[in-house]
Amino acid sequence: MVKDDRMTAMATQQELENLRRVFVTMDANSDGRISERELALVLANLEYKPRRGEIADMIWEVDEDCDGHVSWAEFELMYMRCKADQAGLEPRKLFNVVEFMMYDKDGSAKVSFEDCMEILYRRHGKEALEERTNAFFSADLARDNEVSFAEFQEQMFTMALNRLNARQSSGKTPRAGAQPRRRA
Ligand SMILES: [Ca+2]
Ligand SMILES: [Ca+2]
Ligand SMILES: [Ca+2]
Repeated sequence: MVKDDRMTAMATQQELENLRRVFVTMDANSDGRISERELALVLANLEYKPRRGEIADMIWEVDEDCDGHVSWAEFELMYMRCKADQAGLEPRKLFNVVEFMMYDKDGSAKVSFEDCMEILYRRHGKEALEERTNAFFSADLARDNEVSFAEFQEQMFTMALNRLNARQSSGKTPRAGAQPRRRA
């Protein structure tokens, strides 16, 4: 399978189905939108303890129609934006949760080799599979062959820092005053 760079920024049908699976999981009462309460349950399941106001923040960052909930349209838009975002300026709190849940196919709150193999194969192709798998499991600091959400977040944070450093050393610093996208 030849990897097409133009395709990596876009979601394939399978990726969309996986995204939909995560949305349906998060929407515990199946009313088509994710509430603060539902997101709190998801985070508790991932053993993540949000700071005061953090859950409201995660929703507010992507809540285009300001109804205090995340609809499927808002969820999908958030995912596409973050995938396409090279500069790292999009808010990524909810995205990181969603990415983790997409990897965690069996919903065990830990990502095993079996969980992430298919998604890494689809995204990076056969040739890069071993390298990408090793890179993914470099997050496994506890060495239990599973990646927890805390480990995953730590890795996302390091990657964001690396991107920033790479940009600075290449001289391509963001314009002065560039801030992550937030509504006033
Ligand atoms: Ca709901
Ligand atoms: Ca909304
Ligand atoms: Ca799992």
